[in-house]
Amino acid sequence: MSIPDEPLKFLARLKARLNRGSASIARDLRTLLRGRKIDEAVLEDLETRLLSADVGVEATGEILADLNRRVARHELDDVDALLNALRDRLSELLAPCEQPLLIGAARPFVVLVVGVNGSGKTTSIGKLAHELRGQGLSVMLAAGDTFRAAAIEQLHIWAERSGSLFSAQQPGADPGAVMFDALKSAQARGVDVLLADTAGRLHSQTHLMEELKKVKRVIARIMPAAPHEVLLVLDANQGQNALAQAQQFHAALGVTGLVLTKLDGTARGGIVVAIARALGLPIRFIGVGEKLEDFGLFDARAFAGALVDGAADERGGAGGAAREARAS
Ligand SMILES: Nc1nc2c(ncn2[C@@H]2O[C@H](COP(=O)(O)OP(=O)(O)OP(=O)(O)O)[C@@H](O)[C@H]2O)c(=O)[nH]1
Ligand SMILES: [Mg+2]
Repeated sequence: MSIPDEPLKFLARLKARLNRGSASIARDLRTLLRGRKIDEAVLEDLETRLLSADVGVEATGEILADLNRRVARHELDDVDALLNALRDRLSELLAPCEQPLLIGAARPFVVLVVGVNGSGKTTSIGKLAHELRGQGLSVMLAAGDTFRAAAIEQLHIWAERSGSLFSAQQPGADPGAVMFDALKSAQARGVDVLLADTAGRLHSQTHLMEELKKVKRVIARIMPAAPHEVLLVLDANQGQNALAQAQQFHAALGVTGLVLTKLDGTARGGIVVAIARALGLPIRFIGVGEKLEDFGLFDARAFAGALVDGAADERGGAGGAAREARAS
């Protein structure tokens, strides 16, 4: 991701994988609109398409209101003009969320990683550790998920692979105590970034959300400005439920950044627009697969383009996904 030609490759993977679960908005629209002029009926079809892509009622309503005005003024007379306007509107909605994670001056810079079970927290920590190590920063991973022995081992493997320090206790240990020790140790060793893993939990499990708040308090007691980032990892496949998770984790913990994973699966990428519209939180990274290189920065314009066009070329021909499958 930091290597100069990496963003382009990452963008190609995003395009190839984003709409795997369904055809791209553009391909659907071109098929639907062949030979039709842009009128109210066409806009109604577009509305249905956006809703089924998980863009959500509010964002879809805003987009349609804008497009309707422009159609009435005869600014959008053909499919290409309509698709261009759609891409622009989506890009504007996403733009406020394009805010990369900047490692500030605090040492260690503490990142607390939270989310529901299986959303991709530990994997994202591993990928992020790798990226930060590549920037020459020293990193420590803290095994705050003491729920399962396997979770500690999984993080340990990522620490070794990325050349990060590792701080853990026995399975069943108190996550607050793990964080206390890890942070003290990171301070003593002058570590640049401390990435803290936590056990997955449902936003509705009150006692587990209280446990996370306590972990956050323990960190702040040692270092008042920490955690410097509360990173919520969301599985995009969860659709509108991911939005509900984000709202509740944010209310409980004050989330400062998001990671959206599994955009390569059957996820309908429109959920990213719904989340952006509802929360406006920085989207720090997106995940489009399980490998290290499948993790990258969020680029609003590129994402809007990938969402509308997918891997299809401008004429809706053979997609890049097929090309990529043949190439690998
Ligand atoms: N396809 C795909 N798989 C992913 C992505 N990110 C993570 N995964 C996979 O999702 C599964 C769960 O990832 P973990 O990182 O273990 O998730 P977690 O949130 O730590 O899970 P718990 O600790 O059990 O709550 C693993 O098989 C990962 O390889 C992604 O962007 N795309
Ligand atoms: Mg985990």
